Amino acid sequence: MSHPATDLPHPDRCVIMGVINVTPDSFSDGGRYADSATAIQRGFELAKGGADIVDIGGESSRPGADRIDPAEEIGRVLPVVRELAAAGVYVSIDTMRAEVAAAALDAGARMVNDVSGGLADPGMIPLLAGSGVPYVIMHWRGHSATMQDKATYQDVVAEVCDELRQRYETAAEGGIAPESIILDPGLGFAKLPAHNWTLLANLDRILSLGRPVLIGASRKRFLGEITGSTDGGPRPAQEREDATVAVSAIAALGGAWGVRVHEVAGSLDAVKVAAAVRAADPARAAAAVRAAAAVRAAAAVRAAAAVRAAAGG
Ligand code: PMM
Repeated sequence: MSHPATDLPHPDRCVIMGVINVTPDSFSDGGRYADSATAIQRGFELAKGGADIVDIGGESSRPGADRIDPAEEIGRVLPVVRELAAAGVYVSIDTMRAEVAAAALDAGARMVNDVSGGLADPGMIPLLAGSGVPYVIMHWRGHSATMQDKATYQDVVAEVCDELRQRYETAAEGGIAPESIILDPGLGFAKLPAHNWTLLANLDRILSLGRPVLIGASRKRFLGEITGSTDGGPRPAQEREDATVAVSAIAALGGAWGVRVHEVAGSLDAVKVAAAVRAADPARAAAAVRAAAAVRAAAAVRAAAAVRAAAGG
């Protein structure tokens, strides 16, 4: 099967995906962008600040959250997707529902970020099959209400890699072009803090699955726990920005394709610093040149095959 070329941002540094939760109850920006006008304004701010992608979600995925109606999810995200996409912002839709993804793609979204990696809705993979739309497959073990009961692992890195590989193969067998797929270990989703740290420490093993890797650590509780507050409890979500920037630097230095963050400025500086360090490493620079040449060669082969197929040969 031939696929349209994948429309994936590839700046010469780690990609910044800026987050907007158009929800009243997300842990990270709890209700700040619940109405469309404020969310749209925030989207422009993120893009102007340097976000390569703006990720828009209408359903909270915080631990313990209940699900909402698909119609309500669509009503929350659609005006925001439409307005930002029309203005040329690269929009990703954060949803595990095919119905919501379809509406958002119609309204101009260019990427689907599915925290369930295709597990929550059997319609998602058929929707995207053959489309060339970039698809983020996150590691997931169940809905928010119960996910923390599933945070049990013998070897978290091996199990997350294995489960991601299975999701990736299912998506590819379902007709999604492998080059459209981005993998994400799903920090905080069915993970205890130690699991998140172990996954970050073993980014190279996730990268060895052979696809771009997205890391979403921004403002998550494990960052609040490691930094702590003066009263001895975890630091509140709004005060986890410095720790988030530190993870962005570490992820980018380790070769992550992208980081998903609520604030752009600090993480953008962090990934630029990481890119400079990576570029100054001659072995890594040579590997990057080889990888870029391989990508160009693969694209040329695919283009030639598409021309042959169109010519009926
Ligand atoms: N985390 C959240 C929501 N969507 N998507 C991806 N790909 N990776 C993540 O880690 C991720 C996500 C939860 O955080 P939020 O409530 O701040 O958006």
